[in-house]
Amino acid sequence: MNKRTLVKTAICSAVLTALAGTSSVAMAQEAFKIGLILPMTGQQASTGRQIEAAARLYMAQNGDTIGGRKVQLILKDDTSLPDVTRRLAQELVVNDKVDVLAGFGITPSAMATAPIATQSKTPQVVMAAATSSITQASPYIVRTSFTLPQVSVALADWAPKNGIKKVVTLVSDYGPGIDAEKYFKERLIFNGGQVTEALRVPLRNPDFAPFLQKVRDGKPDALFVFVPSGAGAAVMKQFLERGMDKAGIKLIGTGDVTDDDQLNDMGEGALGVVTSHHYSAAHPSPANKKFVEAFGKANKGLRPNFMAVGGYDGMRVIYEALKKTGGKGGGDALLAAMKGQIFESPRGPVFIDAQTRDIVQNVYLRKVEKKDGQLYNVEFDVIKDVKDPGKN
Ligand code: VNL
Repeated sequence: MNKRTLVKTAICSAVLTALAGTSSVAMAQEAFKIGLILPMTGQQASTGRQIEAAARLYMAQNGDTIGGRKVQLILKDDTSLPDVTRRLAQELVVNDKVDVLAGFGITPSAMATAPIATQSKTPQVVMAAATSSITQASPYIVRTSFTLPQVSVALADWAPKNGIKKVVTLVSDYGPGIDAEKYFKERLIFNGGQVTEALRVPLRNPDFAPFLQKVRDGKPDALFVFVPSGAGAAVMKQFLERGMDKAGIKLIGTGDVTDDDQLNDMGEGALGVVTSHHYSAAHPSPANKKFVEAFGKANKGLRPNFMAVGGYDGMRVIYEALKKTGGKGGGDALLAAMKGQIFESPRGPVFIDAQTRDIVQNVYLRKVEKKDGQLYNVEFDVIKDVKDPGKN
């Protein structure tokens, strides 16, 4: 070896050592990435805003380093168009190499992502979408929101005991609406009631007026409504404008209609509306009081709704899973650590069923009342530990 080669070799190996050094340091510090896909603009923007705020609150309260791993949130706006969700999920998995996919404001977005979760073995934490069948679309899906069958049945048990026998149903014409219609109706009939008409409105830009006119003419005891979060105020306004309440028709529905994000602006006409759901900002537990207060403080007084709680608990499920793997992660290990988690949510005690990967939780009957000058869904009854009746 001449001197020149020797020098070259020395330089080369020094460079190689340095490179190896940096890459192993980089590996150890590689962030744990959560790809959060939400509708931040468009018709479902309030859902995106609520979940993002809740996810950031969870991180602010619990730190951003778990098991020595820095946690990084990568937020993407899918504008609630499922083709966009699919493309974003693909990019997050392939380019950003995310460890977990999360969010999913509406059912079609969750469904569009399911094959990507399965193929890449990436856990997909569904924080909002609520059609029963979603968790069956991929073994990598875990849900922290709720299902429409889960919350609809309780109301169909309550109604006939409270003078409501003849009901017209009005739902958004897609997965969760069809679930709500079916499970409410089956249970109501079982309880001796009847659904005299089942109306479906389009998800995009719905006009409730012609449907409500039809309901008024039919004079049922009550109108049962499911519309997605963010659309409830429009239903309430048109219901009151048409004097349906004065015509003796009661408005009932799942809690999506008296959504805490909008309820306080719905006006006194909303007083007395009975709904069934898994979360109310007025849930009287110390854990919820703390949550509502911290959420409001961090977001200019914004009241958290059920979407926020789905996002907050979803982050909890991800954090605890990462902890359990000692910061290592890995799709299958994370998934295993997500299954079976039991904890106290702001909504009450919850449990991620290891078999179905769906959330088991209390369902509450609530009535809109005024408390401290504000409108709230005040809980007056509870059905404990309800599993999704859509699966057996
Ligand atoms: C869904 C279900 C979306 C319930 C919602 O709000 C909701 C869904 C955006 O599965 O698409 O309140």
